[in-house]
Amino acid sequence: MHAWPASEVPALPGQGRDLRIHDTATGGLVTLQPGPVARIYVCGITPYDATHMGHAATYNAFDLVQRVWLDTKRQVHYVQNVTDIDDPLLERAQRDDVDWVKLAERETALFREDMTALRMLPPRHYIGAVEAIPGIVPLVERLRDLGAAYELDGDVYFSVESDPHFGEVSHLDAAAMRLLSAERGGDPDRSGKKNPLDPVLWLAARDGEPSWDGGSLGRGRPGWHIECVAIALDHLGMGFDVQGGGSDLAFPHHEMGASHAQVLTGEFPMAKTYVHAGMVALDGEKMSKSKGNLVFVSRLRRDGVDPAAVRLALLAHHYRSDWEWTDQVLQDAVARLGRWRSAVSRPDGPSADALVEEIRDALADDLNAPAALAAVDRWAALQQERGGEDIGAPGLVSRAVDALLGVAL
Ligand code: 5CA
Ligand code: ZN
Repeated sequence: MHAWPASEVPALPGQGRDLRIHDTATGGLVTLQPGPVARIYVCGITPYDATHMGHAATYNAFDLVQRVWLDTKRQVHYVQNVTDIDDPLLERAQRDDVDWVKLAERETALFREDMTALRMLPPRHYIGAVEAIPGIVPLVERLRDLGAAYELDGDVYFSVESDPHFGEVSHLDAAAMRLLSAERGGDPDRSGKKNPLDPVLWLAARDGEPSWDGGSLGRGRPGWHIECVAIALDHLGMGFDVQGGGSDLAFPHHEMGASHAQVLTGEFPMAKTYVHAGMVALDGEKMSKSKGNLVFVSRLRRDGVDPAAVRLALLAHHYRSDWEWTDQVLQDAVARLGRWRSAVSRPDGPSADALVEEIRDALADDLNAPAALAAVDRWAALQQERGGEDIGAPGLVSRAVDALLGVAL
């Protein structure tokens, strides 16, 4: 699949910082030390509905990770998937009486537009589940040959007990795992499984559902976790720097993916760091396509909201906190954008050298975007109150805000 166009990232004077970030697997802060090419996999959308503010907030967090790395003069090898075949997509297509392929294409196209408008850096490889099937089948066959997978009425399941490291991403107890598995696409109550938590690797063809050639597995379609493993291993290999997504992906998705990969390769871990963003809510409940309590990026754009204001609204919340989208959040962001634009529109201003360092320090400290915004606010207030003689300052602020926060002033 093609991704979306990249917005330019201006180079800044001085030296960027190494990123210290919260790792779910170790439960604490770690300083990432990628090589000259940092490798990151961010779980992509299931394209059955438009991009809402929750998705946008999660992609914003991982966009910041990359901007911090780029500021250290590293290259970034970024991979993202599109879950363009899975139960929720088929269910929505049936509900709305639309072709599932058309639905996925339409929503993926809209996602690309939203990401472009929000200045999110595009992945180098943007891969759909369907196009990954030829790579998924041999992995499932291999897991079966290793004795880590078993068949149940034609479906193939992964045995979580085959991975000695199972549980080391999310650190949940068995009861919590079982609950979340049922909530998030698993089938713990299906009888005949070795362990209720075992996730499906390959689902045998069902009447009326699309299916693909699965070699010795028979016709069918892939499970969700093996999709991301196949794509990540193919394009990044084991031991990549970060796997990212919202906190609802820690279990089962990232836990299962890690286990699949570790059993397949005999190496540990799949990702050096597991990073999770908090959940955005609306009216007190997690924004989710299945609940339908959504504010869409595309809807705001259609209503004439500046995407830079949407981005500032996301940045105003720490990526790890759960927060609530309200009209006030957007109004505050629109007001802030106005103040910043006015401050950089003058030919000169207070020196901004210290401000660039403050933004760097804030982001390097577990992506503290709210602190970065507060630093820019202080500079803008100074500009408003007293101005300054530094001819290069407004331009430097614009470049820093663009390069590090993805906001075009
Ligand atoms: N296709 C899979 C990942 S392989 C998937 O979870 N798709 S999704 O469309 O449901 O979600 C895409 C990303 O948005 C995931 O990282 C998910 O954790 C995140 N996300 C979904 N809802 C919210 C929310 N309310 N707040 C924050 N992030 C969210
Ligand atoms: Zn994924």
